[in-house]
Amino acid sequence: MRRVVRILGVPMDLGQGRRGVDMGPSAVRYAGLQARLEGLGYQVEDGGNIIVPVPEEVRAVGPGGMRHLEAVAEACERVFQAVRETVADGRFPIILGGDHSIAMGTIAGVIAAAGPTGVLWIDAHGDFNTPETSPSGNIHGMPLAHLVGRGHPRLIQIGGPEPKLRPEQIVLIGVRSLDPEERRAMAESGMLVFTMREIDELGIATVVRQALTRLKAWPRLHVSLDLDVLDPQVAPGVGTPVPGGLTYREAHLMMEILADSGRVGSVDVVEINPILDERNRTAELAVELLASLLGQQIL
Ligand code: HAR
Ligand code: MN
Ligand code: MN
Ligand code: MN
Repeated sequence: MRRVVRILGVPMDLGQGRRGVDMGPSAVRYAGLQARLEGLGYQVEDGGNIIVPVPEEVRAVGPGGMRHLEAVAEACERVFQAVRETVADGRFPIILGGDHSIAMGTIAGVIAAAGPTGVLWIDAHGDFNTPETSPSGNIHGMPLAHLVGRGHPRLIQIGGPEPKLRPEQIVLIGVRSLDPEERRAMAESGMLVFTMREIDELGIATVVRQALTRLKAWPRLHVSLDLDVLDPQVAPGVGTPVPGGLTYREAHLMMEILADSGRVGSVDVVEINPILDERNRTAELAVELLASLLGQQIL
């Protein structure tokens, strides 16, 4: 499906402990996202950045030790509105983070405008902590839990009171770092999880095809791409790198197969930290992966 793309930046680093991922939207724009997509034949609009406060101006710790709870919730509500409007306008949203807490807004916005949507959560981490199980209080380790209705009501209720997702409509790919209680909750959740072990054993093509089959009841899919799913050797500029991740080609092949499905209607690109990057190569990789997701082919 040929579509108009709208880029939205969310310079959010309130959901984690380290500065830098707020610069992700600038880094990806600087890496040439718009020109790259125009080269593929898309019309591309840039909707600018959502307003997010800097950590220095907001209260650090909220209830239960959650870092910047109210500010994260308010920013996610603005993300929700902008994404809902983008989808309602018939645009394909590309949301540039920022830390992964923004997905509570993006996914709520997509669903509010487009209805039920399957989610591919592509990440080294599970992001399935609740305030009770989180070892850090960092909300970027909690968005998926809140999207299924587990955790703090302030975050569960972003974009409306009811849970946004059921476990059966979520597939995780690339997981290799879980906290002990997060792991237990994930195993019991009913979500389909492809860890790095399954990718090693089955190959990424089989994994992605099984994911698409699992989500066959949802003709529309949202991809939430955390760049830390890649191996730190290819994507060094991320907030929380974990060894043993996807290779350059595995990540591309995943995007190419998803593009072939014709079902992807929106995407988040999160956790790029330009301060930790090497000459913007992680942002450049993000642009290349987005091009593959939007249909670029080798031949
Ligand atoms: N599991 C850890 C925590 O909850 C760290 C996870 C968050 N890191 C991310 N998210 N980049 O994918 O604090
Ligand atoms: Mn509009
Ligand atoms: Mn994540
Ligand atoms: Mn991650």
